[in-house]
Amino acid sequence: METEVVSELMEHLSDKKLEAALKVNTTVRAAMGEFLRDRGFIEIPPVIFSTVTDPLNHPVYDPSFEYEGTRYALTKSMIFHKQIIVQKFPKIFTFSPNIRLEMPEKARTGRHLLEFTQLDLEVKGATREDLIKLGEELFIHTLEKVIEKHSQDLHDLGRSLSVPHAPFKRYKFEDAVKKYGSEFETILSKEAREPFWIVDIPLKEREFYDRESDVSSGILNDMDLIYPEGYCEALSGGEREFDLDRIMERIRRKGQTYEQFKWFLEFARGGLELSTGFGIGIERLVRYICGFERIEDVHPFPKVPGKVSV
Ligand code: ASN
Repeated sequence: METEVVSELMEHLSDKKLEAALKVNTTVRAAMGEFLRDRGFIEIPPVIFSTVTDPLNHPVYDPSFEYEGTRYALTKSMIFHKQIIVQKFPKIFTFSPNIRLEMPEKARTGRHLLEFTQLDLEVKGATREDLIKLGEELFIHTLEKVIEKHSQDLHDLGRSLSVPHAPFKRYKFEDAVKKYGSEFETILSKEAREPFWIVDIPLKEREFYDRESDVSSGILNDMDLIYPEGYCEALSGGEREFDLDRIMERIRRKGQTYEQFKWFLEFARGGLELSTGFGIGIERLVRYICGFERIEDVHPFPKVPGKVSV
């Protein structure tokens, strides 16, 4: 078993596809960092474990450990840390490693890894509209840099890519469900030639921390960016709930406990202001750019759901 896993890894590490993906990955990170630094963002170091992490809106195994009498979880996303630090530093980003121990059947999607990195950013006082614009500019800038630097690598991979045009098309979540059914994201992604947004996501589809619209009850001021050509979700984000009573009400309606989020609630009690942010998965972006079927091809040490990994 060990020998098999190791020889598979050795073969993977010598794969030309991986080499191209790692070169693209290097440019993607540099381009994104440069774009954000030029706009006054500061980079914060990632949080690997914490007393509080993202509850997510789908089931995963929950790794945690005790240290000196306190229980810590491995980071599923830095959502709460972003919301806390952005109160002091109004434009922040981080390349955040996340651990999400997904169920083995997620391996089928070709876009889930148990360990991945997202570029996670947050802006104080900004609205969803501001962040949609920022997301489009960031995406376009990154693709321009990759195409400029890696036209030969993309050609060798047989990948033809073009820079999309802003503003990207938008679909409201509920309109898309009515027209295409529950698999709307996959259907629309396969049909599309350019990335597009899904906006106005219903409350039950998302975690408690995103802000409910003041005009449409039960609808969140959220957005997802979806890749074309069937690559599905690229980015996910939204305006954050900052009102303590509304936060507590949302936790209660999710059937979650205040105990679980007591550290975050302590900060919220001190007063939070509106912020908006998003996270974009780096491995998924590199997979899309390279045109790979499977996400494990972009990572030197991929952790595929349900598989033994080195
Ligand atoms: N990073 C996402 C956001 O900013 C949250 C997540 O990864 N679950 O909304």
